[in-house]
Amino acid sequence: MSNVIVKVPDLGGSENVEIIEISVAVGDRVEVEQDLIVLETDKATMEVPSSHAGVVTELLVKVGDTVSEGSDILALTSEVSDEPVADAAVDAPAEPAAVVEEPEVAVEAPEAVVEEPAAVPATNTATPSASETIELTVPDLGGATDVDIIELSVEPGASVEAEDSLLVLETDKASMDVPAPYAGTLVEFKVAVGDKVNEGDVYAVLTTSNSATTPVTAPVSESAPEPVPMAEKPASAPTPSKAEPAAAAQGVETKALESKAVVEGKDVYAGPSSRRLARQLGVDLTKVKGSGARNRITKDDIRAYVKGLVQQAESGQVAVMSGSGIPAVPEIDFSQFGEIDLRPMSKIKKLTAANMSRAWLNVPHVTQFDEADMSDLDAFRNDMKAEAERRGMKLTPMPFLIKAAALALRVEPSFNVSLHADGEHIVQKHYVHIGMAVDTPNGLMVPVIRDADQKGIWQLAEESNELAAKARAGKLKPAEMQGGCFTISSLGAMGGTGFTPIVNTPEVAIMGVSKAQIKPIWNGKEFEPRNMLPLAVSYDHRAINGADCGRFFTTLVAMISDIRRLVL
Ligand code: CAO
Repeated sequence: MSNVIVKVPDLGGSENVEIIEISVAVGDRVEVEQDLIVLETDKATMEVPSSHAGVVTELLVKVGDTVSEGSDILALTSEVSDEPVADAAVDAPAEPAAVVEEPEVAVEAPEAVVEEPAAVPATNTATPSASETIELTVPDLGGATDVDIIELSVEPGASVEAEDSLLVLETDKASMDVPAPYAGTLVEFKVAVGDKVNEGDVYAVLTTSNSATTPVTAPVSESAPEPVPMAEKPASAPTPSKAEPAAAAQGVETKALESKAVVEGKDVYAGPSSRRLARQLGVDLTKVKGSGARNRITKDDIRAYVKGLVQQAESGQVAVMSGSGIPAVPEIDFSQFGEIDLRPMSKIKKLTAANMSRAWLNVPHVTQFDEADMSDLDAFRNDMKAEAERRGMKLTPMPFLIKAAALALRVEPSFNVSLHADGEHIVQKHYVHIGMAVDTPNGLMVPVIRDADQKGIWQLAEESNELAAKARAGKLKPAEMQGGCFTISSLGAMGGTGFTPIVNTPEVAIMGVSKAQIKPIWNGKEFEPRNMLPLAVSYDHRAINGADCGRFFTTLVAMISDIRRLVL
């Protein structure tokens, strides 16, 4: 074991380069070649890998610091047996346990991204004076071989300007674009995405335009053009002159992970390793929100994105499961607006959320509204209150509504159905079980009163009281929440003039009850104060037609308005 200070390697001449990301923390165990920090110049981002395996004991830099070759990055306790990064051996001391290491940036930087005309020297080394059709060959890739093509940047037939990117290549460590050496028309590609290429491979055919004059990079000599590093050459960069050819090319040998210009052109900003991870996981980077500097997408962002998708899928969110293409709600960092804290959702709330999303997305909802005159019901209920107390129960409108709904389902059986999963059948039920939504500290629960059509008001009052109490105490058994045919959701005690409840699938209809109010109702001779109960029935329009609902609702309202009908 020895202590090692990992230092910034040769940055190809760049100095005071900003650290935009620190990929490890104190206590982390890092492997050889594992990324430690990400640097960014105004043209390129670079990931600096570790020269040793070991445990990080101290970070000597922070995000926003600027560093140059030789700056300390971090201290780690290294295992002697670890070798420094193979690629970096050039500048590394012979003894890997040395306190100071200077690995090269583990970047397989292309020496060139500009067409290097090995295959067609006559056309590529000389400036075309008139329109010519030339084969474009893969330039010097800095020693990298079998490099993946990850993108063809233009369509055959497209006009391109000199320096327009034609291809994007990617090695383990670097992505690089290959720009057109001349303006012209791209006749065809000789390669496809996924192909592997090497220096000198023909990848496209280009017909140069008459106006094509100077190739993207000025040649070092007449016969050997010197390419320019992609990462150091934004589209607007001046073309190096003959007198200064090496200046633009020098940095290539030691750096250039990724051109910001390339990434921005794809509307994402991510390093090669992030892009590689995204490809491995099949993640569309345009959908990932970057948390790094200037919204750079980190590997953690990709992992968080995938984790989010998996969690949504596991919680049954249909949008993800069915690939319905519903755009995700963008994630927002609410702490930017003020103080927040994160509280875990209860299991019931998560389940309700999944059930509601499923119902909302699957069921074509229609909601109809009506009012029932519950003046007589209320008068009767008040008359019975004393007896209810003697029976040890509370008599609210709820048991009357349950009874009325159960009988209306009997009268209008088109409401007492479910859609069969095969999409070919309707399941007609010959029993009537009514669900009752109960607001509990843990979330919404729906206990079910069985055979409600066959029970009297006292029994329904007793059962609804008991089930509501059990729900609030978290003591409902699964069987007590199953088998419902129709649900009643009452917000009557709380207020509101109406709401549109969501069908509690696999049921096909639900009734929302709002707060009764005394209203002036015309009785044919005069306005009379009546206690009017606002009701809403939402139904699944796949199973129920508006006319069915009209009949069902009229029956239901008639039963609530004249409770004598409940005993018929
Ligand atoms: N209009 C006016 N008053 C009403 C009313 C209405 N529609 N419904 C109930 N009330 C009155 C009751 O009569 C009672 O008053 P009294 O004691 O003076 O008689 C008072 O409001 C409280 O009733 P309650 O809420 O205790 O009892 P309930 O039987 O009406 O309701 C239950 C029981 C379990 C349905 C209810 O407590 C509940 O949890 N509701 C929430 C349902 C819910 O959250 N739905 C989800 C909506 S959308 O997701």
